[in-house]
Amino acid sequence: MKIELYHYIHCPYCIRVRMALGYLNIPWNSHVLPYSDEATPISLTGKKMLPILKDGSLVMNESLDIIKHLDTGNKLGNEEWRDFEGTLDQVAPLIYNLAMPFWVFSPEFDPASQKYFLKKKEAKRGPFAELIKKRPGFETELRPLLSSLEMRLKPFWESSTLGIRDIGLAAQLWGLFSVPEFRFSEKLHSYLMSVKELTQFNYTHFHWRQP
Ligand SMILES: N[C@@H](CCC(=O)N[C@@H](CS)C(=O)NCC(=O)O)C(=O)O
Repeated sequence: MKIELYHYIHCPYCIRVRMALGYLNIPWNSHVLPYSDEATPISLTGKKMLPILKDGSLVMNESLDIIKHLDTGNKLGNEEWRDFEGTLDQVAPLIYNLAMPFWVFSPEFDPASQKYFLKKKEAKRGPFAELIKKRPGFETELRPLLSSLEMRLKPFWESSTLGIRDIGLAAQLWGLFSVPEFRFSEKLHSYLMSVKELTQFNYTHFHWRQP
């Protein structure tokens, strides 16, 4: 039976799972949910949180648990994650502040989902119009953090081969591709392109299907 993945296009946790599925060459069916759809995720797992994986009768939340379940041969070195969430947490809020105002107007969001996302995220981060105004400051803060992450790439995270931490990092950094004129350093850009190739990842694939 084919794996079913319920996901949002922009969501870094969902991107982790898409990248892992591609890296592991596992065929899967895509269900991109509108952000305002509460009923579908709640009927599957009891909470409105994606990604959700359905594998036969097994239904799972939590990107890392999902990847461990899929990676039966531990090709991604899943135990190496350890406290990597802490490393990502240094850059994640800045990436969200920069990317969210653009994600919400991407083709993924229908009007109801835009309204839902804006209400939820503006309550936490403040008006998106303000985030846009503060963009130069967020970028200035982000640059040295990206440089320090970059120093750990050899060419993958502390390794010559791709692992679970690369999936986490690339999925988080991917959000910056939605920010107009944002430029990665040459090293980070080529790192992201290598991860993209190895994981057969195509961010916009589900945006551009013909109706
Ligand atoms: N720890 C979870 C986090 C997943 C998560 O936070 N998903 C967000 C999207 S990025 C979500 O579903 N949010 C729904 C909402 O806030 O309405 C994982 O690793 O899968």
